Amino acid sequence: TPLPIRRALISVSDKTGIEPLARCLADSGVEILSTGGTATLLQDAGIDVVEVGEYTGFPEIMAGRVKTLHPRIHGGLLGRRGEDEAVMAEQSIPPIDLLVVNLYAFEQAVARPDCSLEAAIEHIDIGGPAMLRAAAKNHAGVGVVTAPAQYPAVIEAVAAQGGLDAAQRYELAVAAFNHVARYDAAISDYLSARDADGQVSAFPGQLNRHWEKAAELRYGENPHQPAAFYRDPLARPGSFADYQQRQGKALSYNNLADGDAAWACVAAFDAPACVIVKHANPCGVAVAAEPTAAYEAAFATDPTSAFGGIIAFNRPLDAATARAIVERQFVEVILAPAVSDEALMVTAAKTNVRVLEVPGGPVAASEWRLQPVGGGLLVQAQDRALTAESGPRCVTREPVSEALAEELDFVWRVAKFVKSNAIVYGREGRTLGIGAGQMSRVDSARIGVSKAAEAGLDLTGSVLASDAFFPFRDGIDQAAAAGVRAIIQPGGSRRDDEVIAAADEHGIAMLLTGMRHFRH
Ligand code: 93A
Repeated sequence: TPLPIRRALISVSDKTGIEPLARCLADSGVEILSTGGTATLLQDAGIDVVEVGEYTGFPEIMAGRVKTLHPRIHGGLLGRRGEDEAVMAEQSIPPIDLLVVNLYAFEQAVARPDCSLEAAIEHIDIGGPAMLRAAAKNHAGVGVVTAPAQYPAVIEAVAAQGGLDAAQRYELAVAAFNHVARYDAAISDYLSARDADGQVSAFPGQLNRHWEKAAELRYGENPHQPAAFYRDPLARPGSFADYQQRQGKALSYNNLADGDAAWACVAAFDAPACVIVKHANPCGVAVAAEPTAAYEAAFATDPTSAFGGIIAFNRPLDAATARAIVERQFVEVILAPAVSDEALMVTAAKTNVRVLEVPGGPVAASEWRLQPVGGGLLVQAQDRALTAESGPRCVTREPVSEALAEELDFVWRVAKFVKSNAIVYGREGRTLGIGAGQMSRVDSARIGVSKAAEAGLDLTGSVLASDAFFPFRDGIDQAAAAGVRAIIQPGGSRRDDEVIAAADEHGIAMLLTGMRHFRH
């Protein structure tokens, strides 16, 4: 049975939707208490409210730092119903049965690049969390509302049954503790990443980042592993986690993991690009004048592996490209910054195909890359840079023309997103053979060659990227035998001289980037 609401306290920073909620309460005969800005807004809307200062007999002081921190408020929220009535009557503390609070917008404030440490500190809400904790602790007798999205259900419950039932109060209390936990985590992360002068260190003394469950998944990497997807509430717009599903079956764990890999890779290109991913590795990448041509070239790299792949674009998906895909292959997921209605009409013929739109993307992942290890978490900056600041440097007798440098830049970008050891063969903005995830570099080089042969692609005149240096000359000899004419790699091996000599022997041009791109 729902508990009747006699008195409600409303104090909100985000004032969205507060007026209809307050009006519904007022119409049901609830006495409304409210703080400065909220009280003014409600009074201007013609709703009767009692100012908290008037209610406690103690004015708001210190520019609002102390407004609700009073026993008449906290006693009203915390008093045990059916137990504390005597002391409440003695101290003249009426019960407060409903609390509507959302906190000072700390996260938004610190997201602004010019936010000073002092400004951030002024956004730390004290009274709000205290009331939320009090009401949530006492959910046996009190309802606690923390988000505009909850208002409609509250309005409905008040209108239909005069109050909230126990299950609703419990659910709202959990949401309130989550609201406070996320808030405190944001403050703690912000402050522990800075010193007293506001100087930022890259990695805070502790990591509290609050993740929000975005989806229950059918299972994890394998059917016997339960799984869910959590979202970083501070993710940059256009990040993979912002995806909106336009059609298709529910996304699986592997769809999400591979979709993220494809999204990160396609974000590395400015020209229209297509990336096809299988088991977290690109199996075909191409840039072209328009998306259809990019898709066709990416597919041609390895049609066998592309079967059941994840296909990402950095341009809107049009009908022609959608048709080229669904007529040619079985595809699990198609990802693009936008999907035209015509394209959706094409994909609708294959109802299982998941079509995802990520507005504002592609944007590379958040600033950190996290990897759990037994009992801990490895945290590193994302691998954003491409080459050493001085840029790639030609070390061979054979020079590198501007056109060739562009071809090398393409395979180098792809290699960053291939699991180590990574070897990528390509030509004119398309991959021809990819060797991924081998324990020995020369094996990856060999696999790339046999992949190209399998797909009927000729490596004569191709270019090659290696994510890390060649430890021996054998990789260069093999590249020469395959027909490679130019190589891009970090350099830095003890045997660089031997490796460069081998390139000179074969008439191969070579750029050293001075930067390695392992990816595990
Ligand atoms: O400065 S506070 O920490 N001191 C308080 O006593 C207090 N009570 C409520 N901030 C306090 N609040 C917060 O004020 C609420 O959490 C809410 O975010 C905000 C609403 O203020 P107003 O109604 O003046 O816009």
